[in-house]
Amino acid sequence: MAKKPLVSVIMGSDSDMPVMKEAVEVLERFGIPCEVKILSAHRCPDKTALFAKSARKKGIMVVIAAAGGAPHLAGVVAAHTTLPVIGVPMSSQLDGLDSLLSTVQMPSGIPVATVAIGKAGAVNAAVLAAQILGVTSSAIAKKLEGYKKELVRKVEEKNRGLASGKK
Ligand code: RP5
Repeated sequence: MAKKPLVSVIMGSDSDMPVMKEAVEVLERFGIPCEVKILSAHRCPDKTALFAKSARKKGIMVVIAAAGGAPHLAGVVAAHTTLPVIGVPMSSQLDGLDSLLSTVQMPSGIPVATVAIGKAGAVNAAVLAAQILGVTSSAIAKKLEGYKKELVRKVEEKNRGLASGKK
């Protein structure tokens, strides 16, 4: 039987999926079960509010919300839940600057932990979700340690490549 999801990865449109699959892949790598949904603060506001209000009861511990343009998805979800919400600004007609500002500039009392625009943000949202879960899960914390070691190894590999004149 599939494990119950601990993280919800939600996004404003299927056009966000090519970027947000990066987040799903990182969560899978950490063995964190997740669900993926398209929800929109603008196009289906009632469904989005219902999702946010019921997420905790369903066992969700972190919500990753991605949207672009004039995104209110992460903020609206944060308004309806006490779960941590991580916002990922998607690139847009304005290179994602509009998405970034709309996601990050929340009023006091309703935080959205906003990460970088696009792919780096998608990856970091998943790593941050793992770090939040890793506070109480030693298994996830251990995987995070391995991940950090891998980042170090990759830099070393790049340096070896430079030294051998490959690049
Ligand atoms: C936002 O508008 C979505 O999150 C997406 O980033 C953007 C464009 O959506 P589509 O017009 O491709 O559905 O709501």
